[in-house]
Amino acid sequence: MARCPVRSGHFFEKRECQSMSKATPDITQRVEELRSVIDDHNYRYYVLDDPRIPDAEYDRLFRELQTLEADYPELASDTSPTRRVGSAAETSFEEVVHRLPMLSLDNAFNEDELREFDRRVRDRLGISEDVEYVCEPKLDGLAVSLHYENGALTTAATRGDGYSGEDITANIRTIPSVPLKLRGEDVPDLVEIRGEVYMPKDGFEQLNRRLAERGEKTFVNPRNAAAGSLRQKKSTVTAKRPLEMCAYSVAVTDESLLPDTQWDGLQRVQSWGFRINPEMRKAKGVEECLEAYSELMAKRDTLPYEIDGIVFKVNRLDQQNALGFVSRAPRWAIAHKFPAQEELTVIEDVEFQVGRTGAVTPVARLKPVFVGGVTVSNATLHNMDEIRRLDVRIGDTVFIRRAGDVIPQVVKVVPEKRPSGAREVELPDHCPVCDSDVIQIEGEAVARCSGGLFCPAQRKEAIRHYASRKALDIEGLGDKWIDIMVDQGMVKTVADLYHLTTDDLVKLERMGEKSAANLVAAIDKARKPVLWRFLYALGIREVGEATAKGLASHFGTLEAIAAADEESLQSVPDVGPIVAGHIRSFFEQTHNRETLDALRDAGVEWQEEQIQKGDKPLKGQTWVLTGTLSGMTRDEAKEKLESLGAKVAGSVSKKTACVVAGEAAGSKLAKAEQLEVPVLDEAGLVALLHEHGVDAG
Ligand code: JCF
Repeated sequence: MARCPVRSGHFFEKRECQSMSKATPDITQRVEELRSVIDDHNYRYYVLDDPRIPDAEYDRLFRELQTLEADYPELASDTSPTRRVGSAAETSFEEVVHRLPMLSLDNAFNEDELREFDRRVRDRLGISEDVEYVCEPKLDGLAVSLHYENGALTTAATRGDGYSGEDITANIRTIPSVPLKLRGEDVPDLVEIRGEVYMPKDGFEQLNRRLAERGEKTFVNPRNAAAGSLRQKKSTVTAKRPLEMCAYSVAVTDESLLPDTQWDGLQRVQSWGFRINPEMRKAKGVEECLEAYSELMAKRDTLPYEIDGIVFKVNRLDQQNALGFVSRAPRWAIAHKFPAQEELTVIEDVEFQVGRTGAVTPVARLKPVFVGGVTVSNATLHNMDEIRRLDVRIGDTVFIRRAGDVIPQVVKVVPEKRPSGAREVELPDHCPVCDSDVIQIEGEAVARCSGGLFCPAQRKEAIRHYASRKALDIEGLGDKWIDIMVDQGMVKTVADLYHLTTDDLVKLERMGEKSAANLVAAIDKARKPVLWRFLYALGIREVGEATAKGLASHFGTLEAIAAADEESLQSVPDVGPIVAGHIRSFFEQTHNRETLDALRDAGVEWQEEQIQKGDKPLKGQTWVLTGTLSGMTRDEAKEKLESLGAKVAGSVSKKTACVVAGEAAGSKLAKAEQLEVPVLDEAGLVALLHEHGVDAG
């Protein structure tokens, strides 16, 4: 048996001598106490987003309760927090007739339609002043209805056709943010809560990764994943799916038991133990609704879940009642939709591109389609495995998805729309750029051009990478010029850049004297890079910024890195056998050694780096930067913090050591305050950097 948690020590002793005996009042009391404490922690965690104990402590409490419940079966309770693991029995999804129909929402697709909605509301109410609305994100999930009797969850149903749905109680019970028992003293005997079950974006990504690893079918989007998870016959499967629920409405038999606005009603629902949307706000009049729309739209990509619009509801319930319903939608609510993040289009062709490392990547050429706010005409298909997984053919109609800044993805083929002439995609035998053989290594998804730096595509990419912002940051050396210079044979390797003269450059079409001089000056500025940047700029496979920094500070000179064997390379953090192998083979290739010699001859001097001995002051800490700094860019601040050993992450969690909040810091700062993570302002950051001898600009 695992070591007994200290807190429960004496219960274990009792159990050993009185095993399977009746629970004593002590034990009954402890079980009740544990349930209540765990419910409280769940509430803080899932509803308030404000956990108060470390996960390990929570786990100990939870295990103690599980052990006691196993030993004293007579204490079992359906509302115990341990009862969320689901059951392997198959559910049959019986029909449930909704006591009150589950309404849908009318949509407004633009500003005018929203203004008309507001005008209709005021006309019907016979008022000219501004109406107060509650605004909340419209979650992209599935509507559910939950019934509670005397505070305990009795049935949960899907929306179905609005009049009757399916009984999904067993599955709903596994969702941690759905209370099995309502909290508080003011719970009416009968309550119906409606809300949306959804899958947060990160949970969706993880689930799809897990499914793909097991060779199972992945889900197209978080909504389908949520739907698929709720439709599982075995609730043990649903229990493993990262679902959440957010409440948006409440009904009780006796309305006098509820506050008289939508807003206050939902606050009450929250106090009973439900998650309500933290972005919810009030708006007075349609102009403020439009503001709420723009603000939410700007935040859309940073929210941890997908939304497809914003819902506006008249706040006062007496006004809602006066407005009533038309057919199946309330007259007091409307959904103002955001641009869709998924659209259908046709794959007109599939071409292959060659990247810096020679990876031959299939790219779908699409019939242009407006999705996620931009017109998309290309989408990567990643590799041949992906093409097989999706079963994509040229001519197919596909779902294109573009959410946030993520590159557009082909997520699904519509098989019914496949034309008879649809062509299969074939990996070319020869590089489309240099005609060298394309090789596909067993067990690797990517195919590669074997031409190395003889391949102009790889040469161009190598130069592009060398000049990129995080590498040597050569301003003015854009893709267009690199293409021309390589195509005309002016530049074969990065070393050739340093020999370019203004006279050479002005010969290029549309290159003026001034741009030519600026470019020569920018290249000249890139003659004395710090070691890690230079190393990163070389474009060794899988040597990113962080690895380059690690190598530079461990070895101090390029010569030492070039001479290191695989074993000593692996003493650098994040360098495993594969990366070590890439580094070795880079330095073993003659043309790379020649390029390095040529760079040296061209006067490029990479700076030696201080070899880091002992621990850096911020080693092991994760920092987060947010808002605008006045004295440095965020990238500069990141670099400086990293030089002190910190990792810089994009989001705040309990594990964040410190948040640096610049001007106009937003949700990350709020999150830090909520989680009680220390916060530094810019002056504090500058002071800290000075203290550790880092130049703070
Ligand atoms: O988040 C949602 N998808 C959502 C759907 C939010 C709401 O407040 C809703 C809804 C569907 C119907 N309210 C109604 C009345």
